[in-house]
Amino acid sequence: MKKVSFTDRAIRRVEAQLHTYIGKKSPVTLYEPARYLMQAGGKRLRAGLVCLSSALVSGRYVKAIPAAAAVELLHNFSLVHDDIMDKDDLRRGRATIHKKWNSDVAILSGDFICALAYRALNDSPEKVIPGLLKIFTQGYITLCEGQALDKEFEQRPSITVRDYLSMISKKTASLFSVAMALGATVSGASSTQQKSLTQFGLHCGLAFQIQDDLLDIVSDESTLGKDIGSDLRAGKKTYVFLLATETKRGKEILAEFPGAGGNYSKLLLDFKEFIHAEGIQEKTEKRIARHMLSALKSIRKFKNNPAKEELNGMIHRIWNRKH
Ligand code: GRG
Repeated sequence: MKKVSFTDRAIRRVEAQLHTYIGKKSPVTLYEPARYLMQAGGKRLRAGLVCLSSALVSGRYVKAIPAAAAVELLHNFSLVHDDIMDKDDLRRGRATIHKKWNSDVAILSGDFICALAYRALNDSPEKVIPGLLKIFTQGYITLCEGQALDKEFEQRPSITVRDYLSMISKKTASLFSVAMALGATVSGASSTQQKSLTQFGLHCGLAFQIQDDLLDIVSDESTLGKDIGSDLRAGKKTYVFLLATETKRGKEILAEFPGAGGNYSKLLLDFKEFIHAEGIQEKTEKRIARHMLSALKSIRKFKNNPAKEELNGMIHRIWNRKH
């Protein structure tokens, strides 16, 4: 019989907690879209990180379950609004909420999921709520800043790798850091421990986003469960995009994307071949590896326990992910 991991057990409890928030039936146009997305099979990475961070510090994660649910809700809310903003049709292999229902339903259910996130946070042990609120709210602000920069960059011609890294550290890595910091806070971590765990989240999140950008090009729609090549069509300044624009051929292919229409699949194939041949894919993979290793390094000093083993395992799982 397969051994149930520490993380799997924690996630089961998070799922039960989430159900208490979204299980209600009416109003149908509020609860149904929320359930539709939340039960569509997200990886629950951020919730897992909250629990593992808590368990790394104290050996326990039960008190961190509401905070884990809160982070997962905030993440899901951001996906609903991001899909509206990017006009994406697919999420987790299903039609996005605005596609299946409409934008009004998607905006409101997104707001609702965000409100539930605060409700979940508030279900944490009373003593730690002020500390959690501070981290969570700052993380939410940072997330919005990252998203705003991402949209601004679509229109700006000259973005540097440094700009890009700063943007993704806000848009994506901040929530990974928040997850780690919340788990640490619930378990009463020292400030040194907090710092190491936040660093873990930052590097894991940076690697995750750079990898997400790469998967948008090299994966396929059925594996990824979302629109493929959508970053290139939207003119998003991803890591791969920025490296490609350093070459003449790369610039030429990328310039064709916005108006490609029906030829867009062929163009994506050309671009895929190009980044492989030019070593851009390899360079991107090296950057991902660098951040993954930095994440691992930041928790080296914690004493060995099952949570540490599973955090190491999680880094490798994310590293090898296909979606
Ligand atoms: C709109 C007011 C307002 C605030 C939200 C929309 C937004 C600000 C931020 C969006 C940030 C965003 C969507 C970042 C992308 C992060 C990312 C790569 C998500 C995919 O995460 P996975 O693969 O998803 O963990 P699953 O489906 O597994 O949960």
